[in-house]
Amino acid sequence: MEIIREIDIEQRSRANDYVHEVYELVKKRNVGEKEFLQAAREIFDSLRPVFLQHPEFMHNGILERITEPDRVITFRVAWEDDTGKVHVNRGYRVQFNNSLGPYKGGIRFHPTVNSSIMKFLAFEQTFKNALTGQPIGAGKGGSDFDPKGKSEREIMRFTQSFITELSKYIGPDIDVPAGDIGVGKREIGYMFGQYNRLNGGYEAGVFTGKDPNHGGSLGRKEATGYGTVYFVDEMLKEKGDSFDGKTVVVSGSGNVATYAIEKAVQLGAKVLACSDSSGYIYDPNGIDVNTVKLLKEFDNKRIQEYTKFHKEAIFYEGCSGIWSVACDIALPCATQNELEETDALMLIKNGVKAVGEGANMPCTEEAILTFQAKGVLFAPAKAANAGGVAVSAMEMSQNSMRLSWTVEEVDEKLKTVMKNIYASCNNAASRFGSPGNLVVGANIAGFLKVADAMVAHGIH
Ligand code: NDP
Ligand code: 2IT
Repeated sequence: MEIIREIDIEQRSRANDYVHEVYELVKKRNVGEKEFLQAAREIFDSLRPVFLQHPEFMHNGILERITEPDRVITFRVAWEDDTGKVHVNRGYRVQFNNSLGPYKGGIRFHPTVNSSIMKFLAFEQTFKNALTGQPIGAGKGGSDFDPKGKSEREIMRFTQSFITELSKYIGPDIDVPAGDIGVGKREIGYMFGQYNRLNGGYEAGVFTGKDPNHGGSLGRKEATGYGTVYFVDEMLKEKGDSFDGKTVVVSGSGNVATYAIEKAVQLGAKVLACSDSSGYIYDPNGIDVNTVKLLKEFDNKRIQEYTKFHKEAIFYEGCSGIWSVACDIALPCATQNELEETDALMLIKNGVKAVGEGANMPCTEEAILTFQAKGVLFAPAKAANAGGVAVSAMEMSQNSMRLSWTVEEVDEKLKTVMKNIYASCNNAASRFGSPGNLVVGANIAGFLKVADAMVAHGIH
């Protein structure tokens, strides 16, 4: 008994030392990359018990390898505005890990894009894509280009210039980009057109998130938001609860937020508030998703204009105030680190029961710990928002087979994927000593899948 305990203590400290040493290395190698280090820290914290049960991962240097991207491509994007003036932006593609399939992940156009944000997103994508159970690796790309205030032709010229360079590095079996903040089916259409022009063919599977009339999958547009709600619903079901009759607050009013609102309402909830970067709308009668679509999906309006159509709705300036709206369920669906500890404390004070991350890393580390300490059900992004990339992988399948599934078929498959992700996160959390902790469960379940493949494929 004594000997076993000594071995146990020795192994535990070896696993802890390993995690600590690799984190120090990652910190040294990625100085100043705040978001990337934040994402890495969370994974490292979760993985300690894994190395106890799997010393072979230490032997194979998996943690050192999984935190270093396969490659980071940066490039100049020069483009001409409508007056003939030349502008230069920076383009990125981080090809993080292709152990499970072609690199896969979105493209973001937003002025805040930098190397740290690209790397954190591609790193998170590694675990997320593994959780879907589909054959996809992980990447992310984008540019610090700001689409706000640009004409449609300027956006087209910028996007064509972006893809002219990126096309050298992507392909249906190499790297398959999709949308993210500031990139929807219109931009994907321009990217697809330019890629095909450069390559002299029609390679349907090189992008996902295409218009369903031109090679896209039905249900892709809805997938991330719907998937987030399906995941939170699984989490609620475990406690004998549901969305029915609940109040919900959703931040953002873009692609993910819109379809999270739509599904939450379909499941019987009342969504009280949503936002954009200028402020938030509170509607005591419940947010009308068709108005949000009209303003945001079909037009490029500010969310403030919602009040023109709904007289009882109130607009508040500043988007972070949205977390002061009392609700049962909070779904942050805008951007990283948009929900901080003070917001978490406010939500808890107002009785929040569950939080589901539709955006990538929207809650700070402190906010997550605060929710967990107070017993709030917490669905982490890499599990909860995996529905988008899951339907992207379905789009790749449909493109390969040259056929289209119905929206009902896609939605059924999406539900199954989200149920399976919930089960594997829940199981991993229990198996590795943190029952109910879906952050730990998602990190471990995703990691195990990628790490196994990395061991099997040899050291590189
Ligand atoms: P959209 O561009 O469609 O919408 C983004 C929304 O968030 C807008 O309402 C935007 O407001 C707001 N927003 C963006 N940046 C900021 C900021 N810095 N501060 C405050 N508000 C901001 O993007 P998506 O809906 O596609 O993406 C939202 C989140 O979901 C991102 O974190 C993305 O990575 C993640 N995600 C997206 C997936 C997808 O399939 N699209 C899949 C999985 C995750 P405004 O219009 O004023 O800028
Ligand atoms: O963050 C994400 O998962 C996405 N932006 C979707 C990626 C994809 O390839 O569909």
